[in-house]
Amino acid sequence: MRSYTFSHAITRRPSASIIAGLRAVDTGTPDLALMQAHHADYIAALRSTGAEVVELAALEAFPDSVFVEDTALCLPEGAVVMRPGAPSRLGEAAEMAPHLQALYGQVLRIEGADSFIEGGDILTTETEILVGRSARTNAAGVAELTRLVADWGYTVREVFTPPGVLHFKTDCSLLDAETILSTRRLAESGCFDGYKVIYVADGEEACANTIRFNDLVIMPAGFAKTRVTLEQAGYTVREIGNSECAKLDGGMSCLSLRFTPAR
Ligand code: CIR
Repeated sequence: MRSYTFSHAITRRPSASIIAGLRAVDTGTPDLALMQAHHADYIAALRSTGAEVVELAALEAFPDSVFVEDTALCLPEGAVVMRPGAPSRLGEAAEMAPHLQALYGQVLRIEGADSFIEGGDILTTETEILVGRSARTNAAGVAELTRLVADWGYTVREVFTPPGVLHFKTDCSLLDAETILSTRRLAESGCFDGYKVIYVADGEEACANTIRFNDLVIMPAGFAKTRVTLEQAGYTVREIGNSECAKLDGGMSCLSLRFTPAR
């Protein structure tokens, strides 16, 4: 199952500049030491599934660079380097490109001057790639990605991230080939018709950004009702502290690029 079985992940250590990271609402300054501890737990969880996890050095010039997911889309056939819509994050994509080049035969790039797209808006399922337009991802970015991945046989479906929500995957996650974890506000748009949807518990919307990584569902700590729902549905759940990344609107998917490169 190429959409949730992975041999590799790339992560980047949080930098001291994380205190200047972007956020929609200021709920306090992230504590670097605590974030580093959570980050180490996250990497250990990925590694516990047998995956090879690359840990890149912190980039002080880019406060949000711990959120590597936004810099690329990784598919078995190749990687596509994104063009983040947040001006302070544009340079992060170029920093990631050589690391993808080292692992992949083919690395493509979103290049259009008017094209903007961030990995957090992309949900790859077993059968299609959903891309949510958002404040960070525009129609030109979606169109350019659609053209690039068509050569590898992928279909892109443009959907919409709810207003006020940072990324499409802030509100949903893939659990398996048929199943999506979602908030009600997102699923009610009809974007998951044809999939089985498990809803996060009311009041626990902040745990919709979870990842299926090999045999684990890795979710932010502290969302007991949704955890029980996932366990009752048969998933093996691992909780990771996310209090500091949450202050910057980040969650479990944002912290890694997950892939199996076909060499
Ligand atoms: C940002 O606003 O870009 C960062 N503070 C958070 C990015 C989270 N990334 C993600 O959801 N993929």
